[in-house]
Amino acid sequence: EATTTSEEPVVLSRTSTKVQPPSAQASSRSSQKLSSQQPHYKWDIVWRNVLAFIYLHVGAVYGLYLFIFKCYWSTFIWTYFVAYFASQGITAGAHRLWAHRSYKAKLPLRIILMIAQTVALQNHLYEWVRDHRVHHKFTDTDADPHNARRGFFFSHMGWLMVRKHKDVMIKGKTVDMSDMEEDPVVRFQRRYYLILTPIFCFLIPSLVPWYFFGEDWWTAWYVSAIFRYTVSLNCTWLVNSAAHIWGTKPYDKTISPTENVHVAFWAFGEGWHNYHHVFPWDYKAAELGNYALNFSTMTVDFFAKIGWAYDLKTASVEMVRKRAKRTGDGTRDSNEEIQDD
Ligand code: ST9
Ligand code: ZN
Ligand code: ZN
Repeated sequence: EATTTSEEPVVLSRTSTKVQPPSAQASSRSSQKLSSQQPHYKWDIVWRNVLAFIYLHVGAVYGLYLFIFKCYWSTFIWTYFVAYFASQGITAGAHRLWAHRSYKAKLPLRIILMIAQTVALQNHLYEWVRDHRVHHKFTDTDADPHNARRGFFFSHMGWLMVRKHKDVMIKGKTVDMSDMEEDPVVRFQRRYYLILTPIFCFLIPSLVPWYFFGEDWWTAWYVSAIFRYTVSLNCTWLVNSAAHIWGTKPYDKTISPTENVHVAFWAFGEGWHNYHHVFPWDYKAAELGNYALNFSTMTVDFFAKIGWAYDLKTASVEMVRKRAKRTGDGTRDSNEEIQDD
């Protein structure tokens, strides 16, 4: 049963390239270049978002300077802690729990992860999960909100600065969201998102260093709020851009997602993206349970130990080996011994 689910997104992403003639499809697949034969796209720019991202990135450069040369050690450590907490709201929460249901979580854990996901400010859970499920179902097509065929910039952050392609809305309606509609934690966050976001993403992160450590407010704002938020956003976006362009494809060579160790490092374990697109229901989002390059697996394992996370789903070595042999690019074999342990 599990295998069938895992193959679905892959099959869909392949068939949905049918806008191209079969010959073009074959050649673009074999050269594995995504940006060839670009159709013409209308960029309906949302200037409010463009201005917000300019402010965030200019502010983040200044924040980086303060982070390295000026802020207190306590602010430095606090900022890292906030970034880490927020990242788990995205990886262990929005991604592995809610979007893919790769494990189940009791109410207290769902509340913690919802708060952490609010600190990350990447849209409320319902919207995040809807876009992400649509991304998996229609990978690399116009219905994919951050379609990697439209280039690095679009899949990284450009997609958040323009109106969505109509296919995202039309085909997106085919994705089942009933589980999200039923979750009271998700409903609460969606309802109060505009109040929760400024408090959890900006005010608490910057008020703590000011109030408790005596940091000046200006430094606290640019380091713990603006710099931390902007870096976290870029780390997340790398999964949609870099990990759909550069890296190996040990599990399925016909799709764009790749295994990218650099992204895995910066995105707390979410760079094993070729594996993830083939086995999206695996709570590790990777074949290896290696904590060093997958802190998010450590988080889920920790909560499983205390009983707050349960029904963790993972693919067997045999299942992975078979799939890699059938559709992979051959790069998995060299790691076979390590991965078999
Ligand atoms: C952000 C999100 O950064 C990042 C997500 C990354 C995901 C990565 C995943 C990889 C794995 C995890 C990695 C973790 C790594 C962690 C590391 C941490 C260190 N399906 O959107 P609207 C319909 S957000 C079905 O307004 P526009 C729907 O009816 C950053 N239907 O479209 C909707 O109405 P409603 C902060 C859909 O007008 C209606 O269309 N946020 C779908 O074209 C209108 O939707 C921002 O910067 C769908 N998928 O506007 C920008 N989508 O919602 C926030 C839409 O009422 N967004 N519909 O049901 C916006 O401003 C706008 O959405 C827009 C498009 C301008 C981008
Ligand atoms: Zn992807
Ligand atoms: Zn995913």
